[in-house]
Amino acid sequence: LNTRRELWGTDCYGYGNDTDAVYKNIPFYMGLHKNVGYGVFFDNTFRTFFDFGKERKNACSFWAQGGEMRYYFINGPKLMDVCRRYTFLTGRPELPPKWALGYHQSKWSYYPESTVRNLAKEFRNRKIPCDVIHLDIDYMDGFRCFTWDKKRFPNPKKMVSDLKAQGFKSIVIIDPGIKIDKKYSVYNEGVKHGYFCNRGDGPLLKGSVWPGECHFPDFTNPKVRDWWATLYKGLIEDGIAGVWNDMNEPAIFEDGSFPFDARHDYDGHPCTHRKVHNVYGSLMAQATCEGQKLYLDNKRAFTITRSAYAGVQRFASVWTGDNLATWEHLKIANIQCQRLSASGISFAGSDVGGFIGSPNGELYTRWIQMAVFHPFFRTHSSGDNGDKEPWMFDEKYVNVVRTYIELRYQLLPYIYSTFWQYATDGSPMIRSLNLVDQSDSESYFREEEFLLGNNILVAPVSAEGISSKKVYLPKGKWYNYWNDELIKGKQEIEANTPLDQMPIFIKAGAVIPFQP
Ligand code: MIG
Repeated sequence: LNTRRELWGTDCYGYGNDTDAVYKNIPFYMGLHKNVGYGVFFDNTFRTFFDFGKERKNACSFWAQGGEMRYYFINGPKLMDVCRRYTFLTGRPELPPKWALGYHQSKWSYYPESTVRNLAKEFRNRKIPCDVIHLDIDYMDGFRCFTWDKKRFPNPKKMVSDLKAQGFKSIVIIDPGIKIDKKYSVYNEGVKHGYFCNRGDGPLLKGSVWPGECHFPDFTNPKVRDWWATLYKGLIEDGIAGVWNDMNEPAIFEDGSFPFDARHDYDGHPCTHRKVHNVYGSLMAQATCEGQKLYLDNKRAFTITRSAYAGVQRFASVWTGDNLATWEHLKIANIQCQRLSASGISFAGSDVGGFIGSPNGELYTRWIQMAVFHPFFRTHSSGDNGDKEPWMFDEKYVNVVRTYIELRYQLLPYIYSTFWQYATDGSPMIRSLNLVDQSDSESYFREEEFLLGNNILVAPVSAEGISSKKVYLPKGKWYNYWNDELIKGKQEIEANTPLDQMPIFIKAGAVIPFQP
């Protein structure tokens, strides 16, 4: 209440609780009126505002800087049904490859090849489960998308296949900016066929990002999406199993983003950047997803994107961008993943431990514990303050981290089934308590507890050095995972939180499949 929110995709490095706008643009909200749950989806890609009691007390309003006043009112009356119908409208995901639900390790950046090989070896030597290694921008030749730096990675195909033999999938990052370089084939093709965005006054739009001066594909043009898809051929032939799309707000260093009057095709309905900005990232992710499918030989694609518009769940998972290694940000990540999940995007996660700065062992351990229950589970860091692999902390932390990553794998059948349910009927995987029992007014004010699927409730530990924490259990009966105590719901209890215990509760009567 008393807030106004703006949707205008922004590269909000080091954002905080009050940052507005952020990376993603999902013009959807839910409400309760006399216990009847409803949702409003504002189907408009222009810069959009939602005002909840800020402009006028007791009034909610929303508007955009262009386009039609086209919105969908979804009558629950159950909030869970609002979520499901919202995805009926905007789309549901395909099942991801199972490995994508495992643990991912990332850093900006792991290079050269020997560093990547050592990383893989360390995971296996230390018996910490891990399925995926992410390569950030430094694998590329001068940040040219779809190339490899041959000094750092002389034989990528061999490296990727050796990693595969050890049970690792490799993911690479791809940004939208294409380096202006007459010796670079992607640049030449793009210019020749008119695939890049133009400025309002005619010439090709230029902007500086990592490679220096770049042009930017117009992903609103179906021909450009088809072309972009084919660019993944080489990487997939090198054995790459998934793609990470970054900087697609779109972000430009000096000006923030494209000028408002930049030109776009918009599927044959030419328009300016005002109409495209918020959907640019989703369309890039769509082309990226389709590209993998062209060459993956019927294997499932995996894409992760930073910017997104409503419906992105059909093509990609998301992460919450450049957060901080603080306790505050552990809480923010918790809330973000709940809200994304209610907004059609269950396949979400945060940079575990925080992207900017260095967590201490306790913060990292607590963050891992929470992220075990987030569908996308990846440690990532800016690398500015040293490394952030699970073994960078004292042994007592490493042991707890290992146990929790193991728990993630034990729970995979449950998590995968929960994903199947999401893919099938749009049920959010992560559920705030108000989705579980909207008639319980206590649930409106609880932000930390959440359910993963139907039967597991967790309460992430979000403060340092605490030995217990208050947890609210919704209606029904719950088993304390740690001591099998049966507890009646609709009450607040005190749960113990020694370092190796995050409060976990299992709904009475549930069957939870475990695997080794
Ligand atoms: O300007 O690729 O959010 O995850 O490591 C920074 C480098 C660009 C921002 C992403 C982050 C990634 C970083 N990128």
